[in-house]
Amino acid sequence: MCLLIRNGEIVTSKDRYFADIYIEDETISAIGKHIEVLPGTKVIDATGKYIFPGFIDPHVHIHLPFMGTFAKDDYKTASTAALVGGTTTLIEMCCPSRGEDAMEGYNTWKQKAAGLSACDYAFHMAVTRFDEKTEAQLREIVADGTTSFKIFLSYKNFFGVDDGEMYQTLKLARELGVIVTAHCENAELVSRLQQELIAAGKTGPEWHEPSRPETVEAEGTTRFATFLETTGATGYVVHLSCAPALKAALDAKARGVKISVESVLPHFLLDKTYAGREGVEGLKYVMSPPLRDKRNQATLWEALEDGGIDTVGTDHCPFDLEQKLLGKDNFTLIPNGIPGLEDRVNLMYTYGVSRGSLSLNRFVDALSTKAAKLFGLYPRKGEIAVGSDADLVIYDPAYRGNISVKTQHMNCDYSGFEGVEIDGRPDVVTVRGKVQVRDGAFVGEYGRGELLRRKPHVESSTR
Ligand code: DUC
Ligand code: ZN
Ligand code: ZN
Ligand code: ZN
Repeated sequence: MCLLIRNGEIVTSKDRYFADIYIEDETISAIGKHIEVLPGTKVIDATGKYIFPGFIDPHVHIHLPFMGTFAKDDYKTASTAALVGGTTTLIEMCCPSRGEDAMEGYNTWKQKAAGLSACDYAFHMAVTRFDEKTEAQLREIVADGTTSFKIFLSYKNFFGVDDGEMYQTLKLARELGVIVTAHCENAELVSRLQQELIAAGKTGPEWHEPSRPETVEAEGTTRFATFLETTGATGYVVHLSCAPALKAALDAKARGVKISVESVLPHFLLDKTYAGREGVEGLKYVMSPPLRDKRNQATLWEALEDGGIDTVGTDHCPFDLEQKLLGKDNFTLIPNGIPGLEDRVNLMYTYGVSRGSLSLNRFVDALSTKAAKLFGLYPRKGEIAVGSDADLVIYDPAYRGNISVKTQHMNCDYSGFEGVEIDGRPDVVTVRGKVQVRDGAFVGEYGRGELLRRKPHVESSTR
């Protein structure tokens, strides 16, 4: 099958130009002006549209047993949402709990995706315990092509590792050339502050943020950086939410620590006042690290443009209102998470590129290319070049619409962005040369998505 995309404006992390793209089977085979149409070639006219490399969401939860319940998506709903929203590759956190066998967990997560995903996917393997058996299993998992780890400094007794285990994980990662992603919050401080607030009768969702203040995240980030510095391992801070944590990461980077920074969609657009809304409204906005004081948003946007923040993910984690209500009388029992997989590209485009000051190239870099480079997918993914996978987003910047639970594909009965305007959307999305979205609607095939096996590959941030 051959496909020709004509008359679009190609935008990559570095360039911007008009050219046609010729696709043979799964990859891009030519880029140029006025490519000849051979018989049997399907033609897509992209006049007035941007052509972006398929977007990559480096931080997604799909199968997630957490806080006594399960996140709501499966690979069918999640990959549909991803593609309609322009994301052609997602990296899911494979998160067996501390009590679970790592290899059994890894196989469970793989089975949930196999034969069902409409987009390509990979895993970050959570290390939630470190012992001899786990270490041997981690070596096998890396050999299987899952070449990034995840650690939690919070969620003590469930996902969390202690400092000794963090040290051992980083040493192994260094040896294997694996990048370690980390949720950076001080577990002990969170637990003490939660207990004190609840004992004082401060039980509503507006107390979630004060139970995990900015200092707690800054401490976690500083400690992670210190351990990276000591071991020489390469790290990636996930879902960074506030200025003090950013400073901790950038100070470390400035002294040569191999550390990169991700922030996630909710932190750019929402703030802690949302969790203070009445009734169930407030519960929707509980995630960790929590939504912050609004003053942090300017810092995040500025760091995104200048590269201090490397990537934008979502921490997509859908819980229905019924599940959120489990914590209506005690904020520590509210399942943490906000859905966003479908909305990341459109919202970052709208409030970054269209109405803000995010350059188009940095937008592509932060939402696609940089993640491909950090996680061993480049130049197969994250690039528009001859030989790269034909994962393309033909984006219509003239589209106008609003986000709503009524039209979303994510399996969640609310949207944290209900009613919010968007200035553009993907018109056509291809996954390895196959059209999976047309006219903004999913027309794809489930099972088309592949587990991406990655080489050990570590690239430190370029800042
Ligand atoms: N934070 C969330 O909000 N949800 C999932 C896990 C996490 O760290
Ligand atoms: Zn996390
Ligand atoms: Zn997460
Ligand atoms: Zn169309």
